[in-house]
Amino acid sequence: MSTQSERSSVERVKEQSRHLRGAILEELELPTPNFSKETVQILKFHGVYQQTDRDARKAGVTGYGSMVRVGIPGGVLSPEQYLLLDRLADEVGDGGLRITTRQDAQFHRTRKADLRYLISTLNSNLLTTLAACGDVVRNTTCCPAPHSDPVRAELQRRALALSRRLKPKTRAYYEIWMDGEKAAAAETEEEPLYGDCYLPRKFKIGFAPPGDNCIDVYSNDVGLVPVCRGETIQAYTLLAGGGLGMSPGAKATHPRLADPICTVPPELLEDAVEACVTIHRDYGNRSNRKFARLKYVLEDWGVERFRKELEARLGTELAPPAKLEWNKGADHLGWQRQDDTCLYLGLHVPSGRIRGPLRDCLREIVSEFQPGVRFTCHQNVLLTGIPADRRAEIDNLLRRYGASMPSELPPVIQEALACPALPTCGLAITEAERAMPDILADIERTLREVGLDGLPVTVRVTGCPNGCARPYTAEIGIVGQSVDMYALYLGGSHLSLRIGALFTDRVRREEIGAALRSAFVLFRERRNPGERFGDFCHRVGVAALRGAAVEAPA
Ligand code: SRM
Ligand code: SF4
Repeated sequence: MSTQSERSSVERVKEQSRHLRGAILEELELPTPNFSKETVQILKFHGVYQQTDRDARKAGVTGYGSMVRVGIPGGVLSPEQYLLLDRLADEVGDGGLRITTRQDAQFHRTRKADLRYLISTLNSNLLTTLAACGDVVRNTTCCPAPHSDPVRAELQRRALALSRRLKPKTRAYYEIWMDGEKAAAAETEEEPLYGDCYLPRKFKIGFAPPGDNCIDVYSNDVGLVPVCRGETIQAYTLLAGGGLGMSPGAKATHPRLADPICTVPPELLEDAVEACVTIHRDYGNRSNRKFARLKYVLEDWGVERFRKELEARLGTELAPPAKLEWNKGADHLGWQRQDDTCLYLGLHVPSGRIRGPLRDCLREIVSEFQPGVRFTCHQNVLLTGIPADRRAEIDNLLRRYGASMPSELPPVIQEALACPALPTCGLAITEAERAMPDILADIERTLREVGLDGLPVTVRVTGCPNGCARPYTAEIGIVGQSVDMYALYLGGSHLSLRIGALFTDRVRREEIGAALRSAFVLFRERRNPGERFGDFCHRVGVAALRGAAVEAPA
């Protein structure tokens, strides 16, 4: 553990915040459009990120606004909650909602003066922004497919229960956003799990059903996969130490997949996950935030020592991890059977941005048919519990609004992800979401030109190396490196089981298709029957792919 004198400045801010109060309440009363530097740090724990519009800043205007993230365990919303988010997007957002890669919803460009109304309204409808950001356990993800099998239903239940158990216990959130008054007991309040300094960094947990890796389970600090006999969960395989962030300028930082650690009996699941959180709390690096994630503890210790520490904290021995097998990584799109009477519909939402005609269409469907709504880790939406005999009415509505059924989209678009990047993200180096239509059109064109039209391939784009759209596990990862320059990673898998290798680190946006052409041609010539592009790139290696680029076949 680092000593107090070595601690980073953020550690001091957290410690002095009196359990996440800081000066938020006082600064909310000031007429200024922005918060102070320290308050901005504490606001993150309340799900609020102060941002400036970087387009406006270029034009000389500092347009302050906040991104507000609503934590949605397993992505599950009632129709009423969805319609509330939709309404608030007009009232206090930028007229749109954004589904995140962890099943949350984001409002963008919310004014300081509107924060209290937004957060208190969400709370009155059983939605919270508490711990959606900050050095705490973030939103717990879970495969959202609503199939009637009891395993998936149990995973959803577990995700919700864990999420509740691991929330900070401070009353600060309610005082600030609901009461607007200081509680007298603030100084004596306990934060039993987190302590006064919370975690060294964010902590992410995800549940994946056997065989289905739609949530990218290996990219979490803790991943959980049930071991089943028939439809009964016998235990959980616990994975730990995943994380995809790389910090520009800190060479030793890198993406890492979680390691299988042990098998945990169902009755110990929540205690085991909480024990992993406390290991991070006690041993995570509190002096250098770039190395503060649990993945660096795992790397330092190795699996054996981590498992022993976990066993010591639980006071029991744990069995070795079960072997995991995966056969699906894609999202749950299109019409699917939910149970004997109902269907669900997975709709593609480009980069998770619900706006324009798609937003109007979703509002009408949700108002009229009252389906359950679930957000996915692929930034898409599932509408659940639709009586089979009403399918045609929904198809008609979709057609009326010009919304595409996923099967009408090229595979490269169906599975693509992009992070928000410019203009809202303060860390963005390049465009991502806004450039996505052009990047995908370029890749599609190149595929067509080399005779691979319609090839399923996962493409994920981010505006910096932090990896918010999980580019490193994709078959093609495109990562903003320097002004208008991208790095390309190849050889990740469509099941998100591998990290791709760096193919090149200096490609202009307009040249991405051209840079991939030789790898596509080599794939066309040398792939094994049924082999996916990512698996092929992994098998032949980047040296061969680069060699092919030098020979540059037409
Ligand atoms: Fe992220 C920081 C957006 C998922 C790794 N992420 C940010 C911030 C808050 C920028 C900032 O710190 O100023 C971005 C806000 C941009 C904006 O305008 O909205 C941001 N991250 C997102 C979202 C919205 C991207 C999206 O396309 O949906 C995702 C919100 C998820 C959620 O609901 O909680 C999002 N971020 C991820 C993921 C993917 C995942 O968790 O499955 C990762 C990689 C996995 C991981 O955590 O390692 C990720 N975000 C980061 C990092 C690098 C962390 C690290 O360990 O180095 C940062 C930078 C940081 O924390 O300092 C970051
Ligand atoms: Fe911002 Fe980088 Fe995350 Fe994209 S990957 S949202 S640019 S921090």
